[in-house]
Amino acid sequence: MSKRTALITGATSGIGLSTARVLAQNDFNLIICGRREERLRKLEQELRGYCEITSLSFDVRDKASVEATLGALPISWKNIDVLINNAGNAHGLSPIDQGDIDDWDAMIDINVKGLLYVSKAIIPGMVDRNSGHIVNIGSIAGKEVYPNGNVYCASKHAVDAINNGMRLDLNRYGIKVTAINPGLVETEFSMVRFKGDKERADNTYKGMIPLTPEDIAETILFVITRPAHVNISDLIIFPTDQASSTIVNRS
Ligand code: NDP
Ligand code: 8X3
Repeated sequence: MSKRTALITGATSGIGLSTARVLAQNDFNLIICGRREERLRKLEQELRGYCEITSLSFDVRDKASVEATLGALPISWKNIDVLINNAGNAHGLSPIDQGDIDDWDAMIDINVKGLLYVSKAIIPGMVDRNSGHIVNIGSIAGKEVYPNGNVYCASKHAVDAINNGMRLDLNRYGIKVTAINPGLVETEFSMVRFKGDKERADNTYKGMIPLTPEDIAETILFVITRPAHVNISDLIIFPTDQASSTIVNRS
């Protein structure tokens, strides 16, 4: 059987980067995306021995750029079997009365609107072919709201709703839709959230064992390699040390 093609947003770091590595070694060709071109080029070189790979650099917030870049994919890359909507981050962790409006814009624009722009560009091909799989990376923050998480939680609740809406609307085309909702995963996520404050970022995982990005990548591989009649629709994955957004067993 020929290899399937997966497009991964946010492949320059964390969960997306690990997913690219795992899929490359498990019979997928890859379109890797992100803003940091140098990292994309390096990853392309690293994985070229395992699969066909190409990279696209764009900001998911930029609607025109998303449309132009994905619209210009050569015919050989047009058939995207698996879309992994992973690009996203938290920006800030503040009570709602002290939140920064630019942080709110970033989270809504990237986590929600960016996911929609990319999906809008890819879904028509899946509909035409009556097949495909969309994996949306949500979060436990899309299932619960925690103190100071306000707008990030809102953005991930939106991803949860969009995931469910996609599954309903694309059902008639045989397109699978899955949400993967992790708890604490150690990536660049907390460095971004705390704007480079390493101490605050490190404290997020202090005294507990977080998930690794590989844990999520392996889960994504499992989900997208089930038989054609099986769709895993919605998963929450916690580290063993975590029971909810606010209950974490720290030594
Ligand atoms: P990282 O910060 O390590 O990776 C984020 C990725 O998103 C990077 O590759 C980054 O690429 C990309 N990205 C961010 N903003 C944009 C943008 N405007 N345009 C294009 N790409 C962008 O974090 P994670 O790997 O942890 O996060 C991946 C996903 O997992 C996110 O959706 C996050 O919300 C979710 N998640 C993370 C958890 C965690 O604890 N880490 C838990 C639950 C969910 P670049 O900067 O090169 O553009
Ligand atoms: C990332 C996990 O708990 O920081 O989505 O929101 S959390």
